Amino acid sequence: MSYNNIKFEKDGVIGILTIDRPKALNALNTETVTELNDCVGKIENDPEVKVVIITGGGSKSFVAGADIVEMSTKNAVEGRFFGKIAQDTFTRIENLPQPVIAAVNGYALGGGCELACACDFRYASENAKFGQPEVGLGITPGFGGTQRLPRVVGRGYGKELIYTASMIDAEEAHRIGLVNKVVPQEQLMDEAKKTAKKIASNAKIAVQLAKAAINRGINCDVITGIAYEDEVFGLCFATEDQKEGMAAFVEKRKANFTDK
Ligand code: DAK
Repeated sequence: MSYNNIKFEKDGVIGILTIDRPKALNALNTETVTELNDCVGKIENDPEVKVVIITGGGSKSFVAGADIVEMSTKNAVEGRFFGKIAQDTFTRIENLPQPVIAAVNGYALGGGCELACACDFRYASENAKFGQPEVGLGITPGFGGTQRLPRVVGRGYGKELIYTASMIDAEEAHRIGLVNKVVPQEQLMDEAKKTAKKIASNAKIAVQLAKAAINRGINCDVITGIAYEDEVFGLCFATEDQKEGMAAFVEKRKANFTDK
């Protein structure tokens, strides 16, 4: 499938996925979401990609939400298709085996904030703005915002953001834990790549199992989560990287992981 609204490139083991529709501030229309879904499916099955960064094209916006112009003329069947494919895509991103960093380079509104929340964590440029404007449009957040945002920032801030439909800046987003780091715009991708490279230097299977355990545990009771942690911890001992990681420590040298 060729893409008109997104770009995917590799920088070594880092996959960089750009939502690239700057004329509409990277708003998500059906075509963009369909392309995103296709691309995420390919990343899922690409063993070369160890970490993914998602960002927006241009310097003004990460994603300014679902495409309101397109949505305004949808009938019920089209609306349902759009909602379903976007929901499936965001859940697919959340459950990618690889860690995913959102590099938020401007507006992250509605579906944009929801996309950022489907990533493992978020870095923001100083001009970033976050918000869930949906109730001001007569709808509720529909791409996971009522579920993921409160899990990221806690119920109080999540509810305040959704009920008021207000926009917050990058500093406020940092204060409430929505983003891990705020940097000048020109440094955003470098910072995200630096962290991605650090993650990629660790044992790939262990990183992916840790992600799976965290994601699973967040959505179930702690006893079930701990039981899952036991399973993945045990599984690590069947990997060559566990042998290498521990041997390297004992021999006081740097580990040479082979992703096996
Ligand atoms: N959709 C379509 N076009 C958009 C857009 C959007 N969300 N946001 C911006 N654009 C377009 C503008 O129409 C404009 O196009 P032209 O007029 O140049 O053709 C261009 O991008 C530049 O935007 P502005 O001229 O407005 O730029 P400003 O700097 O003045 O303002 C802004 C930037 C981000 C504050 C403003 O554009 C804005 O308020 N945009 C809308 C933000 C918003 O409300 N986003 C949330 C959308 S609601 C569903 C589940 C979930 C959803 C939907 C369905 N189902 C389960 C079915 C999700 C809904 C949402 O995300």
